[in-house]
Amino acid sequence: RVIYIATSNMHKVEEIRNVLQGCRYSVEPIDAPKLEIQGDLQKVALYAATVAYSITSKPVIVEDAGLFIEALKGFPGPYSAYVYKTIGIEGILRLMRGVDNRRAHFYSVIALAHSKGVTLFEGRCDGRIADEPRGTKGFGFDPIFVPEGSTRTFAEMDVEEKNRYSHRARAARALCNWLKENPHV
Ligand code: ITT
Ligand code: NA
Repeated sequence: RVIYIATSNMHKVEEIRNVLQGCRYSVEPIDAPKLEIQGDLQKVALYAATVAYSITSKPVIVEDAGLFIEALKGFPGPYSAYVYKTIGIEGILRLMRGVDNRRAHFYSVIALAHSKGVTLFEGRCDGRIADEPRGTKGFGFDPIFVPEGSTRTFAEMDVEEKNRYSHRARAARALCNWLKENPHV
């Protein structure tokens, strides 16, 4: 079986594909981009999935994710993609200079649009902001995020290892379980 995904981010495809192969679904990117509105992760994913389904008429997912830094009151949160493109990793490390509380979490919302509506799956990964970037794998803020239970950043991990911790893999595993129980959507 196939699940379509609307995204501009091939790393997301790879990470979600790696989880869904465990429940024997393949993940295929579609040409239609993820159409973005402003709002919290749930609202963004729900809207984008609804638009994507109007194009595919087949089960399609959209994922919206963000990094929430405790000492920055949850910044960049829903603005993560924009903040990454503008101030980037260096900008975040500058804001965190001299800050002792390095606690942060990633959050992922996967919206699955199907014939009976839209279903949301969520995942969270707690961790810390590193003092300096490490690693070259992955994308976005991976070089400065160390998940709880590891000393390595996400950018020092291959996909399998990142998926043992990540927000996205947790949301994707919830999607997997749902698909097993709802195979005919
Ligand atoms: P889409 O086309 O799917 O929207 P995107 O990369 O723009 O791809 P988001 O809109 O969900 O994705 O933006 C989330 C941003 O948060 C992303 O650009 C990264 O900077 C950051 N982010 C989210 N998940 C991450 C992860 O697993 N590792 C590192 N950074 C992550
Ligand atoms: Na985006």
